[in-house]
Amino acid sequence: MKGEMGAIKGYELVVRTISTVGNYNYLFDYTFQLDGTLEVRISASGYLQGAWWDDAEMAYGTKIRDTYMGSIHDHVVNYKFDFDIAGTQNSLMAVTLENEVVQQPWFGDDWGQDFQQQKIVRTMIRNESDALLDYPKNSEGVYVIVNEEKLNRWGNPRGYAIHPGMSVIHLTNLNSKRTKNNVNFAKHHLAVSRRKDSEPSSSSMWNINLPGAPTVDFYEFFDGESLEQEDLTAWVNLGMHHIPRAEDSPMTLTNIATSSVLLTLFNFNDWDPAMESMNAIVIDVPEPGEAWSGDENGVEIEYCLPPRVGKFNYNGLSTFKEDGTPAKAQRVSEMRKQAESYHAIFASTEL
Ligand SMILES: [Cu+2]
Repeated sequence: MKGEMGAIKGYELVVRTISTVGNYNYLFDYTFQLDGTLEVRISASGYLQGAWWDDAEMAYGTKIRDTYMGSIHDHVVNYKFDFDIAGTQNSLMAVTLENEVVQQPWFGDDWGQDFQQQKIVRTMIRNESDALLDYPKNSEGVYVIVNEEKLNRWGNPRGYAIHPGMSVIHLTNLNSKRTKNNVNFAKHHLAVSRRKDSEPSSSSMWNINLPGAPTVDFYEFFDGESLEQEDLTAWVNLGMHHIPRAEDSPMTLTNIATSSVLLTLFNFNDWDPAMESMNAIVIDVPEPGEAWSGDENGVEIEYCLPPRVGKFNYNGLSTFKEDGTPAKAQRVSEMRKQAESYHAIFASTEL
């Protein structure tokens, strides 16, 4: 109405877990937004992958301390998304922007009648063998998992798009002997295959030792099967090309050591479902100089702030047995020996 403005207060639910892997700490975030968008993000912190500095190593890293080099490396983390869009029967659509030349006769001879304009091209990718994919250059397009038999009110197949967020990458080096077949999952931005119980993961813990004939060869998943109205799995890479800098010392910073993808509605609904939110507020525009007033529709905004954290205190390490019950406290050196015992046994077996 005249003199009114409206807004909907946005909320995000972030579920975070952190894993310590060797020298790194990885932060895994899953963010749920009001409009149905899911953001999946991974960030890296912890001690930078490093080595002894030598001037001859200039091309392979950056000197970040008197004797220390941050070594160049790639992080590529593969996520498996088991999409079920309005049912388990789904297809893969590539939406791209292209240019076409049309005739516009009202242009004079000095300009000519050819006129270039953009258009949307929607292509169904019907075969697994065509579904090892990279994101379009200049973001001129998007990949969408759709259900061709379930349409929204406007006749579009209901779908969810896989939108690149920050730092969506694949491996830099595609021809190394160390990465021959064992990290094929890391050689494209994303891939879509039929969902199978016999293909639970894109790699295995043994792959690193078997570059030529790995336990799991990701490319074997892509063997010409149909992607037309089938149960689909999308394999999506997050990560970063870690070009070390002095500011990665002492700790890698998560402001740029972060990577994300958004799974966002693409004609899944008939309009933005956030409009159904109860958080709407209508604001009356006052006469100049008068107070603003607003109607929150009787919905009090609730805040779920955690209680204030008390003063810092530290009671030492807590340790637990395998069944989760508290165990006798150990020194850090003992815990480390225990954690690494697996590797020690493995090494002695190889000998
Ligand atoms: Cu790194």
